[in-house]
Amino acid sequence: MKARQRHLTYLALLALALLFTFGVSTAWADDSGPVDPAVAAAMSQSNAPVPVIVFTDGNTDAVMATLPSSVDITSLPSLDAFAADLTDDQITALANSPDVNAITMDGDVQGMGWSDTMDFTNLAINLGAVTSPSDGGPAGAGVSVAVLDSGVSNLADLRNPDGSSRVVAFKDFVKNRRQAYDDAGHGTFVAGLIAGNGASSTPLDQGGNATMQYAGVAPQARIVSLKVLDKNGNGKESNVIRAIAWTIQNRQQYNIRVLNVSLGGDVTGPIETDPLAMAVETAWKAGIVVVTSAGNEGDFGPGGILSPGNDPYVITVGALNTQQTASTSDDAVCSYSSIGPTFYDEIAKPDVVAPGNRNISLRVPWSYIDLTAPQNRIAVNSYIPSAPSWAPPVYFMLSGTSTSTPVVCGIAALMISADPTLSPDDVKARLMATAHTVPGADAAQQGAGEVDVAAALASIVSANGYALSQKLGTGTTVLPADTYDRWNDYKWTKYRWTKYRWTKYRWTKYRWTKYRWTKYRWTKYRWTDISWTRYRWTTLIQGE
Ligand SMILES: [Ca+2]
Repeated sequence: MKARQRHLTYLALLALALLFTFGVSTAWADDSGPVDPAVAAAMSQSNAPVPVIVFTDGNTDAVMATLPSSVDITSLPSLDAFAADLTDDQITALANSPDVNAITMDGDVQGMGWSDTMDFTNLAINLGAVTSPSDGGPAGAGVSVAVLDSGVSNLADLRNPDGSSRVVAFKDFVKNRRQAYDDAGHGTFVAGLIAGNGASSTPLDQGGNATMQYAGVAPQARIVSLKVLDKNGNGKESNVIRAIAWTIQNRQQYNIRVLNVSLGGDVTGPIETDPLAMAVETAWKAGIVVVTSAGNEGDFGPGGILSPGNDPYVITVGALNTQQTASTSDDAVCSYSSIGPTFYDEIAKPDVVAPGNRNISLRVPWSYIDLTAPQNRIAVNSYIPSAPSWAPPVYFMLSGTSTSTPVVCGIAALMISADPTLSPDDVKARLMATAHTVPGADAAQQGAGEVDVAAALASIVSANGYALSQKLGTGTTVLPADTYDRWNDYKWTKYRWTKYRWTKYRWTKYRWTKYRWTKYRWTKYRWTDISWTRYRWTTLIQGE
């Protein structure tokens, strides 16, 4: 009964969120009538016409007909509303109409276009210079991105305008459930950065009333969700490897061209001994762009790249701080972003950096991270000024390289939707060739630099064979020999697992990639479901 009640509560809130998304404004008006206080203030300050949005009960045409024909009216049919500059008398008359639900200010968002309402993450990667999807620009249509994570919640921003879900497949390696879910809330956040369409924060020029739109990079891409992490962000490596095998096997059915791996573990030996590296290489050779997190071990210094980010084939992404400004001139590599080269193989990593500090994406109500970090919920009235303070938050904020990785996955989806013939190596070569150097950071921190989606889409670079990240040495050529001992001490003092407490974690700097060391220790593997030596990767790739 309890579970059922909670479920119903959730549905009720979800329904509320959906109604809100589509701009139903009946409940917004308070006891002072339909005129928003900001409108009343503007009316009292001068006699000039006030730019307002008038929300109706559905009889929009009838309400508009009461205004003089000289008034320039912009109809907003999706909202049962219209926008106009109205005199005090006209506003007062409308406020007394039984058909008018609310009159709100229209000043701040009028005329805002595609890039004007873009959040700092999308501005930093130069998405504003790309033709908008509504004008025929690339949006990742037809491309599926597989997300190895904690699952996905089927939220409004992951649906098509007709209501159908863009989560085209869900496979649960943790609990074997059939219905898509995300009890942690992390996988949905990742999916939103890749393919969220910002439906819950639609700006005025698209028929909504938000001042800022929180959309993913590839808003028409599809998501294939592979749940390998549990509610607390832990997962068995055997399940991660099974999920990668599933991705390879099903890549043609769903057109999976990109794989997001926002998790990582300890590097305990050379690449050849790392089963996760073997798995991601196999996916890469099968034609899937694998994008993975560098890790959040920047404070350790060189050598802090995690597995499978240590693999030379894949694209390893570090985190960039946009400083929450539109300009990229102040962008800096995050202090916590793992620094290369890799242990044992001394591969030059990360390959690129992308925004990974205070990124905003989808919130899963009552998920683990939502309940643990309620302060990271984004208030709806921070981007829809006319929304009430109690509107259920749709978006959430997280930081770390697990949030910069999906940004690059979104770019890869755009590149492939624009040119389906691109190989994973072409995508990697173009991303790296067009990245901008971040001032104040060396190559071991930023790789080729900050990604630029417009430049990557325009690039004609093609890879000659595998675009392997450069091998710099043989284990101690670059890294001092004592780095390895230092790492063992570092990870022990930092991750004393039995004493680990979530409550002490600083959620504003949430670092998802940290929590998996014990599961990735090669020496500690217990293969309950799969035997590495018996697994035949070559059978998963046609022609190899
Ligand atoms: Ca900036």
